[in-house]
Amino acid sequence: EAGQAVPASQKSSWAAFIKTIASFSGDLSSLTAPPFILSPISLTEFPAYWCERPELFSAIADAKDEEDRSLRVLRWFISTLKGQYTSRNESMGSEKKPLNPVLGELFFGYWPDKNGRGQTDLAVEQVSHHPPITAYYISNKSKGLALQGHSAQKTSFSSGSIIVKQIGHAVLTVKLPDGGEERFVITLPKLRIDGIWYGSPYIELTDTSYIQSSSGWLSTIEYKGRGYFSGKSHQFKASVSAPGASSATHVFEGLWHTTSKDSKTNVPFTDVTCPKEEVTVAPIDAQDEWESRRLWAAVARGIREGDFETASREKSKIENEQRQRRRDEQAAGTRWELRHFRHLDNDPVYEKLVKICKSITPSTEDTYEFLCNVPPVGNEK
Ligand code: CLR
Repeated sequence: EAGQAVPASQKSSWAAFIKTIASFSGDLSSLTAPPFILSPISLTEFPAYWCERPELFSAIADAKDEEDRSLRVLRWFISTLKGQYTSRNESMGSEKKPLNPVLGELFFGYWPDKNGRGQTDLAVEQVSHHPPITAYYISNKSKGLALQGHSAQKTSFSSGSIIVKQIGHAVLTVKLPDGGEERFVITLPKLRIDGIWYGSPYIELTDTSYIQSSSGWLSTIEYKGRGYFSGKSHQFKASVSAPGASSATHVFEGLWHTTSKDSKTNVPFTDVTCPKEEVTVAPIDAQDEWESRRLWAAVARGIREGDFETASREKSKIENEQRQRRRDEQAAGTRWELRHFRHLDNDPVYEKLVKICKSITPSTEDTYEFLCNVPPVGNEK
């Protein structure tokens, strides 16, 4: 039945929302949606999903050679997908509409050192509001690992589903014992948001994404939903091939939200059935004014407590303040300055590595370079 998960009082507003998205393509984040579908969490928090299994990230540093490093990068990458794409369903019952970050919004956090894995730090900045673009930097200094990326989305509507093309990419840099560096360009899968009609949206991944290493090793990851390779949701098949080779050295298959294994040997590859580790952030009153949880505190409280009047009043306050800022900047002939990232029109690492893998498009992309100027979070350092 249509709208079966929608509270009775919000059915007509959900129907209106669906109508708007059906005739619309571009920036979904700015559309007004009924209260039941609102999440109290801003998109600037999402880059934390990259590191909720910090020991898999740090294990990349222990690889014995290039082949092993590509396998470890792939294992870490696949193991992030459950958090990235199913965690709102687990914590809130369905996919929800995140808070739309303001320009300059920040999110800082870390995962503490444990069992010699080293501390992992996260820095996020909303580097554009229209269209929304989020830049992030995740590093484990003691292991010589750094992930720099940015994320934007292009949405469209097709036979009842929202199709989300992810724009942007990430580059993982691994310092090698001999003083050199290996780099990995990571592209992002396409999303289909199903269940809209019923008011209980969830994500399925589709198409293909790639991890191209500067060593030449390439991982090609294909995503399928129910009714393709098997009757199950969230299926993937990853092929890992040696430099220049056209056939795969390793093939892994399984479900990205539970387990997978080596297709030839049946040796387990990924297992994300055990709990993940959430990022540690400073207490709200110790945070910078621009840090996400502090900035959105009143709105988030309203959403959590079902007080949507307060939530929407507080949200308007933030939005009006933003509009005024933009007007003031225009009048003064100044521009908003990013604090922790610098925009570059070209990403030379991306451009070099996508020449090795012709399937990766586009052939050129911009990037946001981290300025390494974030103060330590909390007092555990
Ligand atoms: C952001 C980057 C993360 C992975 C990720 C997961 C969920 C995506 C999100 C990204 C972008 C915004 C998104 C969200 C799911 C729903 C939401 C597409 C890609 C849209 C804006 C909200 C749609 C509203 C419906 C739920 C009704 O690494």
